[in-house]
Amino acid sequence: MVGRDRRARRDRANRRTNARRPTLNVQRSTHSAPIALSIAGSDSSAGAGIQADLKTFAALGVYGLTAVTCVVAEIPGKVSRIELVTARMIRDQIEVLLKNFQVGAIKTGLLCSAEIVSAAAQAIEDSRRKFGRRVPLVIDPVMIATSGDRLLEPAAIDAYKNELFPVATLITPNLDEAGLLLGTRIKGRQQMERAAKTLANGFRSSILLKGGHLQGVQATDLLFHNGRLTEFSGPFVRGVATHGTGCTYSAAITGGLASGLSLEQAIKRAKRFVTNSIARRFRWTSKSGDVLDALRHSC
Ligand code: PXL
Repeated sequence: MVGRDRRARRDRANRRTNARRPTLNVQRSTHSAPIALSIAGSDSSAGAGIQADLKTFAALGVYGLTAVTCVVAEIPGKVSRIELVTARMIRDQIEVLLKNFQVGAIKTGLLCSAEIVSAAAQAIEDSRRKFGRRVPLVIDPVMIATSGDRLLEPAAIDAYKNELFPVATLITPNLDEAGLLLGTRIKGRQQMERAAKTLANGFRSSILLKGGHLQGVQATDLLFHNGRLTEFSGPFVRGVATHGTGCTYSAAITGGLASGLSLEQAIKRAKRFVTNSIARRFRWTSKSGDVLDALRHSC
């Protein structure tokens, strides 16, 4: 009887103390989120690059980490200057993040030079070896900006082929990038199918070939994965400058993989995300009177 009274008193005291105490343990679980890492460049106008990736991750409930590869001074449609981060600094950013965070998926965006492509590939491979875990890797092989400005030095294409593609889960070229990788021009649906298969077999990775540049009524992309072609279509949104669409698409896929979606589910949701982000775009007039569009990164 005495023991029971004492226990009841102790329980009441504990409840009072716990009510005053910040509930750290409870908060840790409700405040966690899937984590994705973007290895990419900074776009000063924030529609593409790591800025687009972070906005996309946030909209999808994913915590985004970044390893910055270069800084681009630009507005949509005009790149003024690109400055590269050192390969050592890029490796260090990736290493410290993969060592300490439970990263669920990684994407690469603008890598600029052969040296940076190698640095990213090495850091990812080193961490796979050290921690024995193969984190899914999405590669957006950014080569040319929507404005037509060249963003990747030509020598870097071989580094992609020899070092980064071999560790990829998914590569997401648009028609121009696939054309540069294959040394050909891709103009129609049949050529798209052939190109997706050739790239997938050549680089032993799944390929998402983005057909938006064909500009039909639908923007249609082809996934070649596990020996099968799957089509992903959304309405082609006309009259909007689409700076950052590729970054946003690959970031949304990466966010999906980090959240545990299958590749097909992640692409399906990402396609919807990009279509909505274009359709709901922001629009301003620049000081010189030009139209300035930016994606509204939202579900
Ligand atoms: O949209 C391609 C792209 C990717 N990454 C960065 C960019 C651009 C286009 O300008 O600046 C940093």
